[in-house]
Amino acid sequence: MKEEISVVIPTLNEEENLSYVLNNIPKCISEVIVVDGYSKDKTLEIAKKFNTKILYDKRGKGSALIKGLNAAKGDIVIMMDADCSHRTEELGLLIEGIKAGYDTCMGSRFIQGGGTADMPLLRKFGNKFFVFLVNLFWRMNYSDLCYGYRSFNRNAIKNLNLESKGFAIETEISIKAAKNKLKVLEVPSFEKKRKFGKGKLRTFRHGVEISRKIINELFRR
Ligand SMILES: Nc1nc2c(ncn2[C@@H]2O[C@H](COP(=O)(O)OP(=O)(O)OP(=O)(O)O)[C@@H](O)[C@H]2O)c(=O)[nH]1
Ligand SMILES: [Mg+2]
Repeated sequence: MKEEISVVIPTLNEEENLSYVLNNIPKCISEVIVVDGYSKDKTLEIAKKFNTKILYDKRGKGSALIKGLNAAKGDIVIMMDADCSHRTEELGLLIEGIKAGYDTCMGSRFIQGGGTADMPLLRKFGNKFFVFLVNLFWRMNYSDLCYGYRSFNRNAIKNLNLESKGFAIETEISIKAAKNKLKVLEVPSFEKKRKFGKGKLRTFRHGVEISRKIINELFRR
């Protein structure tokens, strides 16, 4: 049986980047869903030009991703950014991981073969600290956490009951994958610098958001 594959891309003012990403999506992808946070630039025009399915969400990156992941029709569902940080050449790794029987496949910048050109030192420390906490509390062996290049077996998504509206979404996925005993595979990924524009991640604000998510999940069943 040939699996259908969906790619979900959250966008907020990515007019300069999006066409590069969409141009490089391989033919084997059956559905591309752009979930836009009401961009004020030409992001939507570009998304329409490429015939993507367009959804709207004004509550944040996490909320947009949840909407896209739930709407995706593919057997395999991939989430990726619109800022050209994620290499489309690596899609095959994320796809094959699910085909091999894993529920979710997570790109990691910190295993052999991975790397990053888009992460200041402070964020590296923050990420390492959060990885340490999640591994300690949920007995996992993650090497990365706050990274949004991931794939799922669609059936595994429903059980996660995701709810993060903002930048804690990846942390929530990793914790809930552990809680639900999903079969998780990490694959190496190299994060490139965003091609144009400014990132929306704010180190301190979103660091606090991620800390709160970890604490909340710790005190939940
Ligand atoms: N729909 C929607 N998408 C968003 C929102 N914030 C960010 N995004 C998108 O989510 C993806 C990741 O956002 P970035 O701003 O690149 O965040 P990041 O990669 O963690 O941070 P940088 O390293 O600074 O780029 C991009 O495709 C953004 O356009 C939002 O509020 N709503
Ligand atoms: Mg980025």
